Amino acid sequence: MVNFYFRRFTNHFFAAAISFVVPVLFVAHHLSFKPSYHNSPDNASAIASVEPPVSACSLTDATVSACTSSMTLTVDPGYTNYAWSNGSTGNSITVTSSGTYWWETVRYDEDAVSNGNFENASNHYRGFNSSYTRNTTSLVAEGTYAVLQNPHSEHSSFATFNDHTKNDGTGYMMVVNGASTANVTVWSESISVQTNTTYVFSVWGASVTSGSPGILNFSINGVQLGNITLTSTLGAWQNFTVRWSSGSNTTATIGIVNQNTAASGNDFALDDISFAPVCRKNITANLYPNPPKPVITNVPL
Ligand SMILES: [Ca+2]
Ligand SMILES: [Ca+2]
Repeated sequence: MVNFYFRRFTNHFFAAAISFVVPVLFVAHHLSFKPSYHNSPDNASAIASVEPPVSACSLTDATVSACTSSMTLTVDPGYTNYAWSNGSTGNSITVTSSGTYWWETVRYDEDAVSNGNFENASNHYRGFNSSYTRNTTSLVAEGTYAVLQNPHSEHSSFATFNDHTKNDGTGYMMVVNGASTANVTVWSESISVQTNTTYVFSVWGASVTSGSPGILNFSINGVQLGNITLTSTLGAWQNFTVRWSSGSNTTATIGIVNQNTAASGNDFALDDISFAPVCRKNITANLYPNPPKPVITNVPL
């Protein structure tokens, strides 16, 4: 009888040991996850520099199991731009119950906008369309634009400030004297997109005059994404970010219009327009806080 219980104990012990060790080894092997995001679009170059380009959403889902009451999940190595399902932007999260958790990253290294930062060395006007009138010598007239390093350089009433990309006086931005008619396309670009993929559209804007700030409106394929009303603070770059899912679309035509039609004031700059796919990694965590314990019964010999 003692032998029977000893064997039963031994079997339970090894079963418990295996169910603990195997998942721990599995976790050790697979749980090297290091994903508002940890960093902003400003860090796109940092991402590109630490990992080779891969196709969108190449992350593989994972399942981790362990005999434990809490588990730490970490973002895959090499990612610097990420957010967790609970809103955390930390490198790891600690979970105390079984479930599916995820982190996601915006692949700014796969930004689909051509010349969205206006830094194309051979042609700062490359890639986008505008229904405004390009004027490379003067922005005094309403409804005109130019790509400049300093808004003041083409209009004596426009402020002097740096672009958003470089912020050192050498970068370029699109400078616009707002049109006095509604719904004129300031900036537009048609982009090839992958189906059933989520993208993040992001743009930065700033007032170049303090009067009657611009009201920027964004759309994709004619569907409204929202607005931002710029502040009157000169050169104060403001960000607009929105998610968009492609569904069956293979093209996204992004449009930016200014809903303010005031002639006086209503002048602004745009920079760092990006449209990047989102990649998500689901992690199914199985926590077994109460592994089976051997049952030892006091049986008289
Ligand atoms: Ca720029
Ligand atoms: Ca104006």
